[in-house]
Amino acid sequence: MRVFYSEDHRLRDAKTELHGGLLVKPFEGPFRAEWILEAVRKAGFADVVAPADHGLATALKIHDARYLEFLHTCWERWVAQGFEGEAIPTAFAYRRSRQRVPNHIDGAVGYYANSVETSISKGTYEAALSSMNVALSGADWLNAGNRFAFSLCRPPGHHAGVDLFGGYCFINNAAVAAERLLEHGAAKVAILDVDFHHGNGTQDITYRRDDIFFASLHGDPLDAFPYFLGYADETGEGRGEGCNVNYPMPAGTPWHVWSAALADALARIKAYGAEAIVVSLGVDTFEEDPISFFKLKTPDFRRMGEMIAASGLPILTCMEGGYGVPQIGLNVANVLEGLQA
Ligand code: SP5
Ligand code: ZN
Repeated sequence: MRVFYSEDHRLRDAKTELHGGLLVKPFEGPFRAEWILEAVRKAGFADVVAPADHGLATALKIHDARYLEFLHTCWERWVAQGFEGEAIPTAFAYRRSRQRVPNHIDGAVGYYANSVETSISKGTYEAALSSMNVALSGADWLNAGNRFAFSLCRPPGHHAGVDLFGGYCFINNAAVAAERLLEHGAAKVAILDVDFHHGNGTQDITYRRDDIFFASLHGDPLDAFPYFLGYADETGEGRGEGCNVNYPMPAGTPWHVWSAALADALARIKAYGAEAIVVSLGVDTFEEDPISFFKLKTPDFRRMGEMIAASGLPILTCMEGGYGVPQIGLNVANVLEGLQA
């Protein structure tokens, strides 16, 4: 398994996250990728490669062009306004309001935000682009005929929608990578999202499409972020009807329950006829994760990898969430070992 990793992830190093009414040190920081890389290397995955620059052509098939331009210029516009903290919006495009992009940067940030714990900070766009390139390089490794790649993406991507950022995400790495597999000739691919949080951005992007099947296992949105999407009755729309499946689960969910949902998701992906799987891998399902409420244990992550590999399909694993404790590294390494077992 080749590992793709860019040191440019460090350019995303926000000072503030809005949490419980306070601006705290973000849960999503550079130390995460460092813990994961160290554990993955220690587990014997020595083939670690920097990504190629892929430009924006594939990203523009997933994201709105004005949104990408907003991400590109947000920080300089925010600073030019004289604001001293990181970019966090104060007003939003809400129910029955107009859906227009304001000229003022404070309004533009509100327009493009789906949640506001995530501040936009200096270097965020550059890091998000490097993370996308890590995912695209993994997709090209599969396109070259290899069965497995691990894209150590940071910042994560699955909460980023067509024209929305939030949940620590800016560019939807997994969706851009899936698009790359389709560009190379795959007719149908699946995105399997095992992060604790619903992949609302990925669902936003794929909901009306029949060439990407989306399955997500996550904390019930009635009780967990992102709250407003991820319910079981969201099955896709138009051409995409039947190509979306959500598995919301309650607090305390252990492996034996979680893995039954995974088995069902894999059966659905097989019935759909996917030619490859992009795994949105969050290890925030771990029992010690500070912001989540599932009860997976370290050995369970190896079983997770084994179950996914039993699909027989080529698998690109893109890093999403997983917080707080250094064991996130071992949990990721266990998934990769399970995949190759
Ligand atoms: C990629 C990813 O995992 N993003 C997650 C973003 C979650 N942001 C909001 C976190 C709010 C957590 N509140 C739970 C408090 C539990 N004590
Ligand atoms: Zn998550």
